[in-house]
Amino acid sequence: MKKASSHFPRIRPIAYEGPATRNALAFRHYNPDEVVDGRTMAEHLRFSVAYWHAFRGTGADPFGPGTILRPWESGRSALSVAKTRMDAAFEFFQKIRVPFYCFHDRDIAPEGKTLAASNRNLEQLVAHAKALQQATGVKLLWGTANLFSHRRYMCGAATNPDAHVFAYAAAQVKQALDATHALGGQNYVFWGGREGYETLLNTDLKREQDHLAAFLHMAVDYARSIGFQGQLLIEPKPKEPTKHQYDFDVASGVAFLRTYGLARHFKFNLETNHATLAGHSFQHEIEVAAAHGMLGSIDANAGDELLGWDTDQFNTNVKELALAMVSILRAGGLGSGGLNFDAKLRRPSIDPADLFYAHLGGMDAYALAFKIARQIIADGQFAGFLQERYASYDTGYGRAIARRQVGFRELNRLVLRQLGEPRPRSGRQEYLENLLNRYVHG
Ligand code: XLS
Ligand code: NI
Ligand code: NI
Repeated sequence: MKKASSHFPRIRPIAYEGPATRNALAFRHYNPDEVVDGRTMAEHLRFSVAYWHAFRGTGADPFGPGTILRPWESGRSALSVAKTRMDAAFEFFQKIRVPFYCFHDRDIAPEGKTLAASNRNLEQLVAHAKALQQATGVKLLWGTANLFSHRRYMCGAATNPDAHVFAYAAAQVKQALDATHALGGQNYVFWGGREGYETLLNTDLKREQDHLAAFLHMAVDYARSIGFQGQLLIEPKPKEPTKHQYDFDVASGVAFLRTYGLARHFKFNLETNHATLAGHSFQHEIEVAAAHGMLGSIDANAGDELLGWDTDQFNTNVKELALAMVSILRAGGLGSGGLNFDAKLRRPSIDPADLFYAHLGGMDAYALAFKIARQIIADGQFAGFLQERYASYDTGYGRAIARRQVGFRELNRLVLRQLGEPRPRSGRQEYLENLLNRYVHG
């Protein structure tokens, strides 16, 4: 490989300088090498860059084309541009100090005229990525297939009314699984952006869900057949681009996976902005996934409270992230998952430096949230409050209820003869909110 000159010549690798620094291109909280509980911060947080936003995002919106112009986006052929772009990407991964990245097949390699041509392009870029991974030590957190941009997928991929499209999507995912496997990907993600409907007038909902389940079973079988050990992940989202997406949120995803015998093969990749689009908090979705032992990975971003779509912003809301980190740490962490910045620059943020400010801000916010969450857990005040709040289920008839050892007849007798009227206790919400602020703001 010829050594390319720098694509970010003015930016040095981002260093940790501590909370007091005035340098806007330094970490204030994220110290990748700091050891916490026997593991480095880098190992705890497992940050990842999303190739599609960082290196394919142009700032285009429905009202105008891209504003973000990168010097490496021109060249002899789509393939040579794809390779130079990937060189730039890996230079960025190194300078921003992320250990991981994620991609869709079509992010890294151009679509060809036929599936065979697309596959050949992908193979070339996978070889290029392999060399860059080896040279830099950056790893693949997950791969996925883009089954939503091309017009063939306008009515869905696995839920398309035409079996021909289903077959094409299967062939594409086969190749994307091969690519992810070849690059040592630690997970593989399914986000069904077009797996849903615009109107029930033209949709057989039950049949489409059956087909989606068939598709995922085929994916499980194929992944196993090639020896792929990574975790398979479903990424729920309620809507956008489709009016109604079948894996609306974690709860409906769990019901779907259980119904079709898929639950043991999948976990969830949770995205902050998808949670809020579904009318939930980020922490809610984490708690639901954790309750089912299915917390897999995080697409780290944020929505805008005033806008009703997936704005995919970098999250600097430390309070929201501290609550999320408490739930993640209590659940035992993310395992093979990580914190992937599925987040994009605003349309006017056109400088290469903005890519750095955005990511380092997100990393610092998560690092600070991680430290706050560890403090909250170590102090045990919230946990103590919860334990006390539910203590009546720890002994006596409460324990018998939890263990399902009593029924309505016994409880009826107990209340009439012995317990009488319950004495309500305060939920203490305001007290707890104040306590939380003490951790977040000191
Ligand atoms: C879109 C999704 C998408 C997935 C990967 O809203 O978040 O980016 O993460 O297909
Ligand atoms: Ni996502
Ligand atoms: Ni999203």
